Amino acid sequence: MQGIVCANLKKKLRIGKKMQIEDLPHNAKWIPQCLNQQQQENLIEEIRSITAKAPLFIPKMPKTGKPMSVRMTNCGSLGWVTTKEEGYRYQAMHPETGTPWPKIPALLLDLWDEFANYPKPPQACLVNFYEASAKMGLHQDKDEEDFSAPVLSVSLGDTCLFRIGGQNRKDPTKSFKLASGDVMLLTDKSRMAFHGVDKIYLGTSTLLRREGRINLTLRRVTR
Ligand SMILES: O=C(O)CCC(=O)C(=O)O
Repeated sequence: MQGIVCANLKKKLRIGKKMQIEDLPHNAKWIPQCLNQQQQENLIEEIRSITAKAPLFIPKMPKTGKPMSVRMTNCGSLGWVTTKEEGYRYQAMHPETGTPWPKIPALLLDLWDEFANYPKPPQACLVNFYEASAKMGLHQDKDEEDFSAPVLSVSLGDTCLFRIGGQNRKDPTKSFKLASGDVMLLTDKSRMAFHGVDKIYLGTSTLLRREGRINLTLRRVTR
């Protein structure tokens, strides 16, 4: 574990405390309680206005068309979508409304500037909404052109059980709880680590109007 003070971020985001970065296998980083209550509430307001313009949709697995248990939308110049016919991909338009995705909130761009250590901004912010029984199976993020950019994600709402392994599906995994305000960074060897969400602990947060968890995942898509 490494204790650090993120000076730039502290200034921009008005963080008044010392942040801890927890080192995980393969150089993944976990920053518990990176965002304070006010920042989380502001972000939720922004997500509400994003979902008003770009409604949550039910993603479907390639080939089988089986619905995933999360509901999702995006913001940014590109959004991640999946359908039975065309599979996993990024596109500039919402699959149901046909309109461009809303902008990525400034707070998320500030987080990227602080932690990503990458010269270009993120293009996609996937918004996943997990209800009671929603999960996400172990997978790698590999629909992007450039794996040298990290994946940065923010947890909001109810706590989840997050699992991360190595670059092969059968590598050993480590499970831990991600709470509201936590930030995860998949970088270096962990960029291609298998990861997933096994469980949502309902009633562990009052941030959202109803039970559930939101995860915001920032990615650079093109080189
Ligand atoms: O919800 C999370 O914490 C992880 C989300 C994720 O792995 C993904 O969207 O690819």
